Amino acid sequence: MKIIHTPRHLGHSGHVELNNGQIVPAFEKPERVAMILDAIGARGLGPLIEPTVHGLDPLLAVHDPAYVRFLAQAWELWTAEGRETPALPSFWRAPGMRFIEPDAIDGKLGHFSFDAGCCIVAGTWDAVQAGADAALTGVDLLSGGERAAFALCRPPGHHAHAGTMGGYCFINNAAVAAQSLRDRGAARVAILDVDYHHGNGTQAIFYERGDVLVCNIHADPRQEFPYFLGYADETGAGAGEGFNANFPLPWGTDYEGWSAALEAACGRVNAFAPDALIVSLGVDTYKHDPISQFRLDSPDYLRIGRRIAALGLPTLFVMEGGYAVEAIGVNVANTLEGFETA
Ligand code: SP5
Ligand code: ZN
Repeated sequence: MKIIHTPRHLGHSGHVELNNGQIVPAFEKPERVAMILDAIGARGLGPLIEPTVHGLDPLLAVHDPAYVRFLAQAWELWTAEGRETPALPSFWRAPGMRFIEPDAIDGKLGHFSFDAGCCIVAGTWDAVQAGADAALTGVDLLSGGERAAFALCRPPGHHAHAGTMGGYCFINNAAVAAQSLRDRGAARVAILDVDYHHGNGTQAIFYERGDVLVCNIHADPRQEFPYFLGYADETGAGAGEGFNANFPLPWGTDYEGWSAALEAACGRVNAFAPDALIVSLGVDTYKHDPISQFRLDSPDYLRIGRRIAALGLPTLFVMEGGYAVEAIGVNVANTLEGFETA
């Protein structure tokens, strides 16, 4: 399957995050992509292709204009105050405070974020746009009749809401791709999110819509980030009632427990009979992931790929999380190989 990649992701580097009460280099780092490319090459997967530029309109189809404007201007506004350090949000509102976009960049950073996981540096916005273009190029391939494609997006996207960044995510690449498929004539699109963390942004974007089914398999928000969304009783609202499915699982879940949830999620996808499937592919479910608590092992990803292939749908894989750099390549390549050899 074609793999869509550009070195422009390298602009998003040198950023930091808060972990265990300290500012540390972000776990979401450029080496992740290098390791995935190595494994894909060694496995003979591919070919690699460059994304084509799709502009801002497909991003604005799921994101708020003020938020996209903020992302485009943030680094310029931050550095205009004489700073060259990474821009990291650290002020947020509580319920009862005003929802007004401040003029000051430090206020904007809090207004448009829900954690300190989204650090902005000089090349962040270019990398983010390139990642969205990779997902949209994947949509082009599916629309052109390809059975599958892999958009090697970095930074990831599934935590980003219509107007909010968080969890390393700025633009929700999977949501942008799903909306683009709809706009190109797909009647129904399913999103299967297998990242360790709940895809809160993707859920929120489509929560009141019946044309995009969102299924999430993830660590229980009672125990794990993003903490404030991802419970099993979140089933959609309004026209979207019945079109959101969450499968929260406890810390320590191994492939046996995880694959039971996958089976249930695949049942939901089948029943929905979509025209296309988007897989939010995070491999932070891996047993040695440094920030996660599931116990999947590398061979398990071959089985995941095979099970997804058995859905028999045009499928776009979109890269999300996975922070065990030494194994991320093998785990992603196993998923894609499992899919292709099913
Ligand atoms: C795309 C994606 O996978 N984003 C994940 C963002 C997770 N950020 C918060 C992680 C909190 C981990 N807490 C670790 C505690 C270690 N003792
Ligand atoms: Zn994750």
